[in-house]
Amino acid sequence: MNDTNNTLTLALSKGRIFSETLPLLAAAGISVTEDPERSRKLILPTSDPALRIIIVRASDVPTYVQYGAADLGVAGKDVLIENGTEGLYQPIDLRIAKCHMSVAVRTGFDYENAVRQGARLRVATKYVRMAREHFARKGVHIDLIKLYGSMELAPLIGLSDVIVDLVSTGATLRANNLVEVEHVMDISSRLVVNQASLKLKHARIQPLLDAFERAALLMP
Ligand code: PRT
Ligand code: MG
Repeated sequence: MNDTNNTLTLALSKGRIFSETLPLLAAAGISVTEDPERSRKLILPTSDPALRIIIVRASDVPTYVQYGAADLGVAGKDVLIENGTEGLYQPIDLRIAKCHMSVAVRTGFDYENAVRQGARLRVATKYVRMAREHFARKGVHIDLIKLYGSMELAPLIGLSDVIVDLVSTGATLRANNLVEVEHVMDISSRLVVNQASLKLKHARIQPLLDAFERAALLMP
């Protein structure tokens, strides 16, 4: 437990999750004056003296919440699927940071044909779990190549036949002459809560959950 008192710690990553969580906090009457893009602080106070924000890597959010170092966190469904959700209560789809997981190939690569022929596909991705499950469902044999970023480069340079990556506007795919050939699943961010915190700090957490839930319903 991060605290025996009533202070709550919320783990966020900077960038889209931070900026898209701000309106949800505002709906709960909470404002954040410090901007993590400018400040180097990793612990940010809020207008609520009993709520602080910690800034961590997007893929580290579940870990902080699992261990109770943070009581709550906001994480993409992609991150939750890849990291697992043991010890996490996942109460709300916040409907922010929306995108989808997709399979993409170099323009001109005949994906349908490769699949029909039963070819073994080389798949580059950061999302190995989702990629493995997707191709297993399709009955396609793959060689997985784990990358940590810039997946878009892999098919261009001959490292892989396909990539599995997140797409929001599609601009990155277009800029790199890639085309989406399959929509794997829709992705948005979830509020996750440490299960022990939920019990021990219920009176503090429940009003926040209610406010977030109401605000999330208003998201497009
Ligand atoms: O960047 P870093 O390595 O620190 O971590 P991260 O990439 O996990 O964090 P961040 O902040 O980039 O993403 C946090 C969460 O936002 C992800 O876990 C997703 O759930 C969600 N999200 C929403 C996205 C996107 N949209 C998105 N477009 N995450 C990543 N992207 C990337 C995508 O990987 C691709 O490289 O943006 C590029 C494509 O964008 P478009 O608009 O050109 O299609
Ligand atoms: Mg990123």
